Amino acid sequence: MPSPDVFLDDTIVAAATAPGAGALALIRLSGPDAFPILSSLLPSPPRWRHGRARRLRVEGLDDFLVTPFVSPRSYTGEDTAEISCHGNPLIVERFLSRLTGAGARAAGPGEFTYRAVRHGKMTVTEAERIAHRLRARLPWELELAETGPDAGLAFSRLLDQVRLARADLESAIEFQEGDGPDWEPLAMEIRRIAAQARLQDHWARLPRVLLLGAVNTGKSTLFNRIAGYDRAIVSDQPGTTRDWLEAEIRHDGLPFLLIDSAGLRPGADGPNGAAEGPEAEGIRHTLDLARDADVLVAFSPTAGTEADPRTIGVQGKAD
Ligand SMILES: Nc1nc2c(ncn2[C@@H]2O[C@H](COP(=O)(O)OP(=O)(O)OP(=O)(O)O)[C@@H](O)[C@H]2O)c(=O)[nH]1
Ligand SMILES: [Mg+2]
Repeated sequence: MPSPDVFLDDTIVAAATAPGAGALALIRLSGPDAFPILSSLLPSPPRWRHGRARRLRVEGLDDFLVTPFVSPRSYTGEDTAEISCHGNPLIVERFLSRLTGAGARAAGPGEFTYRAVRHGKMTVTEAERIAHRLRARLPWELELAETGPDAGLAFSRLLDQVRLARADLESAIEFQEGDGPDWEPLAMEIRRIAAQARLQDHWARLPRVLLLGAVNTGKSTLFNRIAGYDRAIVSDQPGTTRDWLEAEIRHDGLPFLLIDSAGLRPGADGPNGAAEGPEAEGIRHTLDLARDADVLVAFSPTAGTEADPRTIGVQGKAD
């Protein structure tokens, strides 16, 4: 079997900070050629010493601060440099292309952590927890990152079962004896892990709060008021909103997704006055969104929502 380690032989580079302007940006370079690549940008190659930061001046670009981490005392276990500069995406992009021009490869998503696992710097469970910590948007998600299910343990159990099944299969083929492996426990374990992953994905998404109701009841007006700016078109023409709109709102430190939807019209699903074209499409989206939402802010009267436990009824145009 070809070794997957082909991806561990080269030197990878990527910005560690989010794209966009900021006071500072951080770039990470990791692999056997990390220091030779940096040296090639300097007039005379320095001696890279663990933790001894150095200034790297690149004409016409910026002053960079390079902190070397010598293998194995780094995040990935390889020779690594953490390079900070001013947080201008243009500087970051141009410096990244200097590094790739000098022999580094643009890292894929999660590749630094993949290397850390492969070099024994962390377990799969720890890597998984880092991913949770990076994605967490709610306080309890941060807690889950500390105490959540042990993915490493689940995978090593699965691997044990695969090995057993393989041994059974081999002996069934080779000695023509036994019925071969019992696949059911293995299939059950895979289903259990998949279900757990789906559940985690579900909880990791932002709660969805849908403004739902008849046309011209003031949904978009409320949406704009909560969003804090005129995101949605408001007019006295029924059916103004056709596409749904969303805004990420933070209230008391808790984020949620507020969604404005195309208004419903009495009779839109009946033979007389049935919705057609874009209106019908908009209503179809609204009904899909309603199925998926965590909270329905229903502008009364909105048939079918009264008994739904997700509903908060509101009266539009109450003045
Ligand atoms: N008097 C009064 N008028 C309102 C209120 N809220 C909205 N309106 C007006 O009602 C009309 C419709 O408001 P929208 O916010 O566009 O209503 P909508 O529910 O999004 O309508 P559709 O997109 O057609 O479904 C506009 O002329 C608003 O200015 C309110 O609380 N009081
Ligand atoms: Mg609207």
